[in-house]
Amino acid sequence: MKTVYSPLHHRRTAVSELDGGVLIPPHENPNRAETILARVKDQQLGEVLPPESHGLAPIRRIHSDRYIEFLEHCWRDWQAEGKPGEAIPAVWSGRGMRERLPKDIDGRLGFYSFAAETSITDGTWEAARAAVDVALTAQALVAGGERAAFALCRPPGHHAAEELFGGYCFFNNAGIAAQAFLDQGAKRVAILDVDFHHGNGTQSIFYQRSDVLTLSLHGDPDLVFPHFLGFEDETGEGDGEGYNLNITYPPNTPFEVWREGLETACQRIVDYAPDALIIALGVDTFEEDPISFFKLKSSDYLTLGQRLAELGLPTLFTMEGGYDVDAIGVNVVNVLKGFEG
Ligand code: OKP
Ligand code: MG
Ligand code: ZN
Repeated sequence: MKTVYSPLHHRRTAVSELDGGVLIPPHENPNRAETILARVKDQQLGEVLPPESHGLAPIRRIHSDRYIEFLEHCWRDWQAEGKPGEAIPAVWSGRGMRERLPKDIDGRLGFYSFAAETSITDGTWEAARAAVDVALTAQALVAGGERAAFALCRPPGHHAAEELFGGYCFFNNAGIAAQAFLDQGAKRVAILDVDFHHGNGTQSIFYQRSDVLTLSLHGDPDLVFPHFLGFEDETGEGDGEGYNLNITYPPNTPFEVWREGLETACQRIVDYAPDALIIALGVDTFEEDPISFFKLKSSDYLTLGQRLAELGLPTLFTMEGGYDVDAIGVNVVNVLKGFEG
């Protein structure tokens, strides 16, 4: 299968992630994409293509104009205030307070975010836009008849909601691609999120809609990020009732247990009969992942890819998390190789 990749991901090179009360070098760093790309080439997965520019219109189908405008100018506005470090949100509208958009940059950072680990810096906007173009270019390959394509997105997207960044995500690459399928004539699209973390942004964006089925397998949010969404009783609302599936797991979940939820999700996808499938592909389910607690092994990713191929659907893979950089290339390409059989 073809891979779409942009070197513009390097523009996202934050130096700080708030973790445990200190600023650490971000887990979500450029080496991740470079290691995956090297493995794609080494294993001769297929051609590597640059993205085509799709402009802002497909992003506006998912994210609000004011949020897009905020991301574009956040770093400029932060610098104009003479702040010494990277732009990090540190204040939010707590219970009982107003949900109104303030003028001040600290206020706007809080308004448009749900977590503080993700700093905004010079180049974040360019990299996040390039990741969308990567997703949309791979989406076009699948819409054009390719069985599957791999969007090597960085930064990732599944935590980003209509007007929220956080969890290393700014634009919801998979959600924007799903909307593109629909806008090109698809009737139904399924997004299956196999990243260790709940895809809260993807869930929120489509929560009241039945034309996108969202499914996520993840660590129990009672115990891990994003903490405030992703529980199994969240099944959708209004027209979307019944079109969101969350499957949560406890610490140390091995593949044998994880795959039972995968089976449930696959059955739900078959019943839904989508025109296209998007896999939000995180490999932070790996046993050595530094910020996660599942116990998947490298060989399990081959099995995962095989199972996804059995669904027999046009499939777009969009890259999400995975922070054991030494293994990320092997694990990601194992999914894709497993898919190809
Ligand atoms: C992004 B993606 C670790 C805290 C984790 C952020 C996790 C973001 C994950 N000390 N906070 O879903 O892989
Ligand atoms: Mg997930
Ligand atoms: Zn994750």
